[in-house]
Amino acid sequence: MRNMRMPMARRRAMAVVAAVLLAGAVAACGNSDTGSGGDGGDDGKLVLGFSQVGAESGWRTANTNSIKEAATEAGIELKFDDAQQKQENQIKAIRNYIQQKVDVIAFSPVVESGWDTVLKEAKDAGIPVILTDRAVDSADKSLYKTFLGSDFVKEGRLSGEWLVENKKDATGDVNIVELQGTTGSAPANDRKKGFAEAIAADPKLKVIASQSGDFTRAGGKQVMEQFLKAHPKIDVLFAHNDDMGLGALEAITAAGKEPGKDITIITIDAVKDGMQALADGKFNFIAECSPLLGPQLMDLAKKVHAGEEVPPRIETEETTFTQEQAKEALPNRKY
Ligand code: GZL
Repeated sequence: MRNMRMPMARRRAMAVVAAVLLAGAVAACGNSDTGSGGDGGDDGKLVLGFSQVGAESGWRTANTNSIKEAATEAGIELKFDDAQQKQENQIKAIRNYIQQKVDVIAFSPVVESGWDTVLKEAKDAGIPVILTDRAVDSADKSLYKTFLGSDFVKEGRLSGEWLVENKKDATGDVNIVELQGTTGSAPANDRKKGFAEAIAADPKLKVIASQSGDFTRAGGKQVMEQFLKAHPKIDVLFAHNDDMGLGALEAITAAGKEPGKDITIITIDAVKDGMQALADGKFNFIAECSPLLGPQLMDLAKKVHAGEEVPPRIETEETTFTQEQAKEALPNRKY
């Protein structure tokens, strides 16, 4: 029987071809073009892409600091973008993170609506998304892994409940003006809702004007000036954050009225400048909203990257402050 064995040289050539083909197949499986998300930074670090609302308030500054410090502490490579309060900038940043194949994307949505398309792009790219601080109104809850932040309705409700208790003996109507946060944002929508539900308990309490000051001091001052010109009798200001309340202080003083006495002032956040105004008697009540989300965010990023289950919603611990409580708490405030 003729020797049917293949010549040695030919066998070697076939082995080389097989090895090359096998190596190519292995390389293709590891290619993240298959939508398997990121594969970590060059040094193996988890890469987190974060889109921040902007730098509109003391709360936002404290929130940004918390996120940056926590990323360093956690050994996470943070890619950070400031959207200057524009949704289109946040969408652009999220698309950049998808292109860069980061491991996890997190963001604080400046407004509640308009996120489904870009969140679907992240999902199709296999990159998990974490919402921090503010929520989105997407019906499809699979578009993000979890929400980490506050219960804004509760913050508004606590503010209203304090006012009901403190104005229960008032005679005649109590005229309230409201400085809303950024139009369309979850904190503005929910704080307004919670406050309105609470003050419905007392028909004397009437919101006579309500307008957005966009969470900034300048916005608060400008809108409060308009309120003061349009309404001779204002008894209460409810501001959705300290910064708008602090801006309003300038307008109230310029109008010859005493903040904290002629006009009762309720705000939300409890950043240092707001707590100082409360301790000084210019504000009357603050509902806290904690910006210190950094450490929890980093822990969640590691968990979702590892494919671990996380709760769909994680709420931060918060409290409220009166003038006396602010005096006691100020020395130990972290932000
Ligand atoms: C609330 C946050 C709000 C703060 C404002 O979690 O989104 O945005 O209350 C900030 O101070 O601008």
